[in-house]
Amino acid sequence: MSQVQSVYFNHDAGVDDLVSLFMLLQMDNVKLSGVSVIPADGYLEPGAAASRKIIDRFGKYAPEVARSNSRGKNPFPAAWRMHTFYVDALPILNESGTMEAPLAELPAHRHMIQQLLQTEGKTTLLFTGPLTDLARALDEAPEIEDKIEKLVWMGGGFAHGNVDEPEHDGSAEWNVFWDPEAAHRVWQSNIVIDLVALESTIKVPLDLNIRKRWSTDRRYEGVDFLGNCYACCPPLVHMENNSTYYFWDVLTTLSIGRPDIVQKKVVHCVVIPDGPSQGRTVEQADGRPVNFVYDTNPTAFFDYMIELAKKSA
Ligand code: AGV
Ligand code: CA
Repeated sequence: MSQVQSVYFNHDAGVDDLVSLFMLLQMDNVKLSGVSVIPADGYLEPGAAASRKIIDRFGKYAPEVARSNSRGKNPFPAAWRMHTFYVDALPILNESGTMEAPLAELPAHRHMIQQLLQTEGKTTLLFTGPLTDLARALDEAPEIEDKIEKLVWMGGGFAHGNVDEPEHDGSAEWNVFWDPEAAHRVWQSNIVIDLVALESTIKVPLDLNIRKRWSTDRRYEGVDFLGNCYACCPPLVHMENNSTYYFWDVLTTLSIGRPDIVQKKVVHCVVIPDGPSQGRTVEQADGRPVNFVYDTNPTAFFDYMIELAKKSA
């Protein structure tokens, strides 16, 4: 049995962010020391509410939920951000009509500083949205670096990006693009970074096979919840387009519970902070080292996802 690790989770209220929270609450080898929500690829109030309801419904303990007051440089499309309202409204999360999980007073970056300093030993940071709150926390309290085991981040990509916006060349991944300066700031730190980039997430698209598996096992409340959450995202059928959904954040999250489902190698890289390639991650000999997660085993990933969802019953 692996040891229990303290994890602080900062997410941006997309479907796969909220499903990631559900997954973390089922892992025996993870203890969440806090959760925070940043309104990047989602909205703040329904994001915090959905997080608290997921904790109430599926958690055996109740980490505090903090709200971020950070703002990005390049906003996400509203059509994607609307997903937060959908998950928050799912009947399974609203049966009790109450929210018990505590809401933190502090804004996300200060809440994270407080939890890092208060938690015994080192904490793993899991970020499945932009790095704005971490960049601000490092500026305000550089001493937290010693309390961070590592940062596991869904961000970046060396072969290609996923931004399709005017005035951009398409080379960046969205979590970097939302706030390129924040990623650039974190790159200047000495924190160990596991970078779950598009090279691995592209191996785990939302497709009709996984939908079928969820439907087959929908008698498990947690598996039915997965199917319902992803019902607002179009599946990959013939070819990728700008709306195609991957299990970006869930892969990142499950790599904490089961490191064997991904493959990593050290690469040296930089983040481009501005201009038409802003948010692009580029391999460069004198760049900082990151553990680049470049591959995954999709079968092991999907099996583990369903195994965790079944545990919640
Ligand atoms: O770039 C991937 C990040 C992940 O953290 N997000 C979605 C995941 O939560 C942005 C994103 C890229 N393409 C998207 C995204 C799409 N088609 N729909 C919604 N969000
Ligand atoms: Ca996200």
